[in-house]
Amino acid sequence: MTDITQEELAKRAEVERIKDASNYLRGTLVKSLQDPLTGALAEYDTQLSKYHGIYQQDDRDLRDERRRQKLEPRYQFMVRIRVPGGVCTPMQWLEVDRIANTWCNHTIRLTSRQAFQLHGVVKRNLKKTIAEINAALLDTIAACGDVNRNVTCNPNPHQSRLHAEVYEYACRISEHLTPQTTAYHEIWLDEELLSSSRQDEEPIYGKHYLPRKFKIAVAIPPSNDVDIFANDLGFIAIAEDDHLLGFNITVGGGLSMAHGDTETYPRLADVIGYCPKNKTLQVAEEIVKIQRDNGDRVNRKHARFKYTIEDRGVEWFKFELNQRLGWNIESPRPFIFEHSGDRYGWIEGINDTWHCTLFIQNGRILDTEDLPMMTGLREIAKVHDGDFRITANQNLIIGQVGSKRKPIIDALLKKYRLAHSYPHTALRLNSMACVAFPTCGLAMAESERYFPSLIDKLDVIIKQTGLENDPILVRMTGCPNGCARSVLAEIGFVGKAPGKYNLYLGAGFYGQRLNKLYRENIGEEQILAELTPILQHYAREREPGERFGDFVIKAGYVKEVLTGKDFHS
Ligand code: SRM
Ligand code: SF4
Repeated sequence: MTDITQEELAKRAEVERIKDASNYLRGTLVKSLQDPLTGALAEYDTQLSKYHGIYQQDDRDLRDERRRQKLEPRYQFMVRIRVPGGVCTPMQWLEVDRIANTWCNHTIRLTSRQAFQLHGVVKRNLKKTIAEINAALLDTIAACGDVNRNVTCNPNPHQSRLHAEVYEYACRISEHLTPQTTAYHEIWLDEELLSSSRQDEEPIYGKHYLPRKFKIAVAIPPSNDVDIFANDLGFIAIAEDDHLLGFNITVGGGLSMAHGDTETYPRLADVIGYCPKNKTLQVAEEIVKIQRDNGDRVNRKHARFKYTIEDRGVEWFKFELNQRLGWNIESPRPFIFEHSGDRYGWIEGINDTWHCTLFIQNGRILDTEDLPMMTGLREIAKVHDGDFRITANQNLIIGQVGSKRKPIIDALLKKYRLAHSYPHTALRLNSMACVAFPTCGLAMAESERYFPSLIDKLDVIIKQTGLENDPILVRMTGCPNGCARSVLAEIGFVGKAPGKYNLYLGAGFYGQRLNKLYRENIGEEQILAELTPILQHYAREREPGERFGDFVIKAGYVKEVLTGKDFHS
């Protein structure tokens, strides 16, 4: 890590200069929060608030009307709560629920990276919200920004012993890479941590943090529900007799692209080697530092680690890593992934415990007349003494339920109709949509609010063709940033404009292959017209066990995507 000159800094992206001048992520956030004349933060601070887990948004449903009325946009904030590995206690659940119903829009959003998101916080309530989250022993630091984000880890309740050991590593990686600045505690928790004689230090990141966001996942084969190959850095658990030995290391995954811009593309991570478990933190730290020192800080569209790897090559990277480690990573160990979805319903664990996975459509927890889900989960949290586990597919596991308490939880699941949430088609159970409108400032088309109704229509075809029990990964995002990992779906929809989507086909069922553009800029009618014959064809002619994504390639609907650079070709 070297200091740079003002001349060099001037050539870098604007966000780099903001970081440089921010005094370790403080900026003028305190002043911005106190300004009563606007519901917004100063523009400069909107970049810095992300590192504190806070995004400034405005209600896009109201944008035009407010503009007509010459009012400022309806500013509000999204708060992302970091939950390493997705595991939280019933007390924490109750607190998140209370905060959501006190300061936010009465919903909780489970994210595709096992975190909580709360929407609709107004500026004057932001500080209280963050303070209450911290009082519940949760935090929002580094949930966003150019740092390592929430570390994901598959919940695997049926592999409880191994999971406990692997989960511990996910938490340790997360802690090791958490920014050290005391700005978060000063700004949000009024803690005077830094004596005037001491300077903040970021031993891993330095004052410019990383060139771009950085994501880490930990997977336990045979489940790839964290979609490990979509991550900048991944650790695949290698175990013997249910005990962890170490991890295969994956580098250079990332899914975002811009429509029609072939310089940007999704890329799946490469498996580069193996490290014993006691070296995990050292490996994670050195890999982050390689990206810190080599990532593109001029062009943010080219700043993710995937481009560093793609441009310089995996061999360069391995050499650089071994040099920095002072020892050589080993060859990768054999592993097999079989699926990337969740398994619903009750599963027996070890030590007389049970775990129940609930399908939460697109991760949105709220009460509706038909399904009082938020109330039901609150009532469960009041009597539950195990844990809650958010899955990377936006679903929820009620974990570690003792066999004596199982009938009580079961009765509550039935009372609040939560148990009814899993007799769906396998298509719906394997669906995922990003947030998009009305909160996401980058959305080009609806996603979460529209997708369930599209699935209703696809379900008709699925039932007609007898495919209701065949899992097919289907995902929608409102733009090509890919937050619900739509380019890893066997049927993927990526928003282009209101009501219009690009249709992608042919990703691998266990996250091992990207999909390919099949039709561009189509609306619902054409989506159904295009997919009906393909699903009929699949139902009629597939081989036993053949996955939809593999079939559409074999049948010639799309070409197989072998590398990220092939994605647009
Ligand atoms: Fe994401 C930005 C939501 C997972 C790639 N993502 C956003 C923002 C914050 C929009 C913004 O920058 O203003 C979205 C907030 C919407 C809202 O109103 O809540 C947003 N991303 C989400 C979540 C909530 C989607 C969901 O429906 O669950 C996920 C939160 C994860 C978490 O808890 O940390 C989420 N985002 C992802 C994933 C999937 C993953 O990581 O497994 C991806 C693709 C993988 C990747 O990173 O390559 C993803 N989000 C992006 C990008 C593109 C990054 C890039 O490389 O260019 C952006 C835009 C950006 O960073 O400039 C983005
Ligand atoms: Fe927003 Fe696009 Fe991410 Fe969807 S994919 S949440 S529209 S940034």
